[in-house]
Amino acid sequence: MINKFYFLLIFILSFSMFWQCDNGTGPEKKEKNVPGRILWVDVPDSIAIPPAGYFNKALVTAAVQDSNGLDDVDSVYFYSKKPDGSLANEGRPLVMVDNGKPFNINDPWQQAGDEQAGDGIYSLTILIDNSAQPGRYIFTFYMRDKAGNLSNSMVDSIEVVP
Ligand SMILES: [Ca+2]
Ligand SMILES: [Ca+2]
Repeated sequence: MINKFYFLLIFILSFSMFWQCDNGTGPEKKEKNVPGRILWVDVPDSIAIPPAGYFNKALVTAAVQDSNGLDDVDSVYFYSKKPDGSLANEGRPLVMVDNGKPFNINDPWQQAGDEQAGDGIYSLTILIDNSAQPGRYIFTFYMRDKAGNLSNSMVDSIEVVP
């Protein structure tokens, strides 16, 4: 009984030493960087397909937080899955901005309708033209920080109505 107990104790001690080694002796000792979080997202419930030659637009926003400060936010983006299951924007993320610039159709990725710069609320105005596929689009949001940590994801959707 006692032998078994010692064996277990040694096992636990050596395991915890190994664990500490593995985590505590990295090449650099930086301030601990933790992943950020998406706090909420706001996507309109629906958007109508406009007549040919017109655009309809909808503002999409996401609020993020990072314990290392908003300066640590590298990018906030979402993927858009179309009703047929394929990804919009050729599978690339739709990158949001927190630059406070009003919407400008000639520069929609940078002048994207963000209300206030630097408040941790990221924005993108999505545009729908007459060629849009009707149905439900699923948006999955992420935030990446400057240490490369990926946040939780958050999902919302919009109905594109004919
Ligand atoms: Ca961080
Ligand atoms: Ca903002």
